Amino acid sequence: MKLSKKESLSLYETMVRIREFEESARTLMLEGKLGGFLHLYSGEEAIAAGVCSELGDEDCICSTHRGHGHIIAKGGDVNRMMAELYGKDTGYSQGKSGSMHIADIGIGIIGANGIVGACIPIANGVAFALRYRGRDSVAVAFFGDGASNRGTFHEALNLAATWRLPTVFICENNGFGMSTPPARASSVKNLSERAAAYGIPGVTVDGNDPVAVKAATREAVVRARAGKGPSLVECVTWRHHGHYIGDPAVYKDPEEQKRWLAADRDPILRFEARLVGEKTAKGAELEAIRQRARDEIGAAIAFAESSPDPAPETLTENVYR
Ligand SMILES: Cc1ncc(C[n+]2csc(CCOP(=O)(O)OP(=O)(O)O)c2C)c(N)n1
Repeated sequence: MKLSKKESLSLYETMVRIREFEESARTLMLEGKLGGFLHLYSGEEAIAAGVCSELGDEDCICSTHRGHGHIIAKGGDVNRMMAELYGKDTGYSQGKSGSMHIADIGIGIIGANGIVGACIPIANGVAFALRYRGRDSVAVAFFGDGASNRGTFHEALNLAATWRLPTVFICENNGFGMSTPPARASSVKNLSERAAAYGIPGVTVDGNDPVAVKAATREAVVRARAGKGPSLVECVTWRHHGHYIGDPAVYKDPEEQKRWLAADRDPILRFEARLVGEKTAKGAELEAIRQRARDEIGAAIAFAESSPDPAPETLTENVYR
């Protein structure tokens, strides 16, 4: 896939913004400034960047407990997301949901979801609604390798295939479902092989290469828009940190961890080298993008810290009780 300079830099910028958000959130949580649980997306940025670069405003995404990257890549507001992590009134859910329930329906972010595998059939519902309304938009379900062992995955693929729904299933195989590697939880070599059971295309790509992810997504999206039904794209990646902040990840092989974080494998460092090597961009241009991301996330933190707490009398508003 041949990309313009603008497209390449846009992929890079999305990845850098996600990494900056995640690493800042990690620091803030370790400093005791954030509550709740945080499942970081560091290391997986190429997937959200590649997939969402193929989506328009009308297309929808359904996300997971590890959703910050998806939300940033789909155009979510980092100020409101950071404020939500701080539990502030200006957050996406007035500080009542925290990290795992961020939604922005107006721009197709149907919602993050703390229930593993739950977003997969929800994406089918969205896809059905889009088609019912006569749109040629698609619904994307992001989910992990662990989620692909749940019944919701299999039922959703079967239904989407049978009804030819415009759903794009993006499996983020980051090496672990909590502490369990996929090889200990499933008998197929590539999780994409499961697509064959439902008569739909399935492909496995390098999930640390935003261009490979973008190309595979384009194929799936074109097919879905044309009414030809769903596809399964497995993106192989590696989560840099533990399952959540606080998990020491003792189950990771330190050598393997080192290999995945190296400059030839980390999605951002590798793409940087490629952009410079192919003379698409100069190092200084990339540094300017990184600085912009640092400024943006710094401003989001300042916004969150200077925002008011929700008023005590609103405690039971907009929540199930
Ligand atoms: C239905 C359900 N079962 C168990 C959990 C607890 N849980 C939270 S995340 C997780 C692992 C998910 O692994 P995977 O789908 O591979 O996503 P990843 O965390 O690797 O991104 C589990 C078991 C849950 N939240 N929901």
